[in-house]
Amino acid sequence: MRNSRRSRSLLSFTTLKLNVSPHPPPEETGSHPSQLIVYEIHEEAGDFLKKLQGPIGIISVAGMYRTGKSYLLNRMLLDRSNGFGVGPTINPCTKGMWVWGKPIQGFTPEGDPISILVIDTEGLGALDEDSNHDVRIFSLAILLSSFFIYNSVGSIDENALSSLSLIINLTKHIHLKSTGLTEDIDPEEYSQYFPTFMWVVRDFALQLVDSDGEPMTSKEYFEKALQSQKGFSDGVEQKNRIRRLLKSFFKERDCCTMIRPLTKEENL
Ligand SMILES: Nc1nc2c(ncn2[C@@H]2O[C@H](COP(=O)(O)OP(=O)(O)OP(=O)(O)O)[C@@H](O)[C@H]2O)c(=O)[nH]1
Ligand SMILES: [Mg+2]
Repeated sequence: MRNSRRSRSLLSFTTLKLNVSPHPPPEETGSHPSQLIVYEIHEEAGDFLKKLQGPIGIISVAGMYRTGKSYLLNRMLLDRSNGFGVGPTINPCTKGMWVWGKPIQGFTPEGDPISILVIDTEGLGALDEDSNHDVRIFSLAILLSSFFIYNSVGSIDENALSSLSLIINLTKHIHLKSTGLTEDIDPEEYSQYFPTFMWVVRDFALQLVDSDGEPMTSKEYFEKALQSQKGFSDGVEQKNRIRRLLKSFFKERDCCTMIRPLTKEENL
């Protein structure tokens, strides 16, 4: 585990692991013991969290593996080059969820100071994990966050949206206490518990203009991509379902496009 070794040497600036390795379920629990996965906070991270005072906000990032998520947090939020573990190979780097060991200072919309925790998550779609694991990481990150960054590379096309298909299974992993069962819940009900959603598109090299050549904002670009597709086939219905759920779950949403930070491969 690259990250746990790094954390030893980084002391108070360490990344602390919110240990999300599934525990074997206790024998006596529930009627579906095989489905019970317990996630546990690493002791070191627990101690850090207990010491926090005052209101906190949480920013987390999630998205497909090997797409520069950890790099983004280091450069944009922590303002340093060696924070969360960044890996140059094809192999997944971040495992589980990690919280930066020092809150950054932020402000509420009312201008009150607030401590902001920065959480990095394991990339989705890695070959060594199954989709259930992915959707759990994704769900946990959403539930923990007040501001959720979804990171992807290239553009917001059908592929990028379909990589969000795990959002369809999100509600299966989130039970609203007031109502118990999830099946009959209107997705709108979830939105009150869900964070602001920011789609960050990396290596974006296109011009943001509409079909008349007029400039558009990245938010307008995102909203355009969320418009329903015409047609009645199962494929179209699946595509539109992702769009509908995104719009219902995340009332506050925005998009930010970023160019490739460096042109020389070896400097990345
Ligand atoms: N092309 C490109 N590469 C980037 C960008 N940002 C970071 N990288 C490089 O992409 C590689 C992976 O970066 P990471 O930050 O480890 O990616 P990650 O998404 O956290 O990866 P996992 O933790 O394995 O999911 C590193 O070599 C980075 O230097 C970017 O904006 N564009
Ligand atoms: Mg990472």
